[in-house]
Amino acid sequence: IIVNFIITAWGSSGRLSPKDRGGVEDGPDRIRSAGLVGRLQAQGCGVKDYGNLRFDDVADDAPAGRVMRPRAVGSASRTLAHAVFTAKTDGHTPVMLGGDHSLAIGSIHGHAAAAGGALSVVWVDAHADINTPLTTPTGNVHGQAMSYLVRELHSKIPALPHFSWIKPCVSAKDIVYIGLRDVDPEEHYILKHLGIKVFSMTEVDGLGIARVMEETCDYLFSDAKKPIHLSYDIDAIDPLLAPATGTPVVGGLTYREGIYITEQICQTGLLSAVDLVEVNPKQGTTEAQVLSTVQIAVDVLLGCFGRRRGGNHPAGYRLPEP
Ligand code: 6HN
Ligand code: MN
Ligand code: MN
Ligand code: MN
Repeated sequence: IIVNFIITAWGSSGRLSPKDRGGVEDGPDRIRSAGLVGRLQAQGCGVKDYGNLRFDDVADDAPAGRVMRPRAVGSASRTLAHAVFTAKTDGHTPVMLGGDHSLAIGSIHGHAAAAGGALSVVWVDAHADINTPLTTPTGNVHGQAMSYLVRELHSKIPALPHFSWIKPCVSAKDIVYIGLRDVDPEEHYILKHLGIKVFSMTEVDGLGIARVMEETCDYLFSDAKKPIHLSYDIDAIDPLLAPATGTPVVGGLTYREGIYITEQICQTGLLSAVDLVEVNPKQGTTEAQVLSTVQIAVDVLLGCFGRRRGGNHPAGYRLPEP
């Protein structure tokens, strides 16, 4: 099941400041054009493409404090949360194609509502995206998504227009970050203060990706086995390989590390929803750069749904008789 969701935390409509970067809304259709649906079907997955969600334009969406476009992001997130809730209650594993990482607010909220009990969140990203509306250095909601969802931060979140429906639904102990290398000081304080499990690029370098994934699974399974929400920001991958993204940071995951994460998460049998975000075709300087980024996004999703680099075959396969 593909629930495709498109939202930009900064404007594709209205006046754009020099810092605004549109283009991330074109990510999902490029990922489709690269054959995502057919390739998932070829590896045995039943797939339904829900198409792109459409959101109402919000006129007069003035910043709320530092937070930009709160009404548009708040109401679009609500629409997405409903779509994810429906897909989950119908028994599917939704894939949310972004769009930027503010998408995780609606997708995790809807997933948690449908799951009833607790969720685990595995957040693969160069960034922690856990600034509160009061610590954000940019005002971009994609850098704040987690802060609205974590129970332990609830008292630090001011009221924002169109955000009042959002109830925190994830506990700090149920989150694992992988790939971090650009964390704001205030975010670092939050991660330390709440004791959130982080495998930054330092741990990936020190332990190797195999140990990181072993420890991730041990950590998540130390109490009850909960459904996993994988939120995968393409900027976790090194920008030499995946340059078509809005906030590239040097020194990222290799292709092999990025795919290994998905193979191991798939192996748990607990993967329950996936976000694939921040593919921005307009940020590639050449078509080759865009294609490389898009192809990695597709491979990440194939890995989530059973593709193994050592090969696969259908369960009922029999050799042809001579
Ligand atoms: N992303 N920490 C910065 C901010 O604006 O809060 C960067 C966030 C990047 C977010 O890539 O999803
Ligand atoms: Mn973004
Ligand atoms: Mn992100
Ligand atoms: Mn990021």
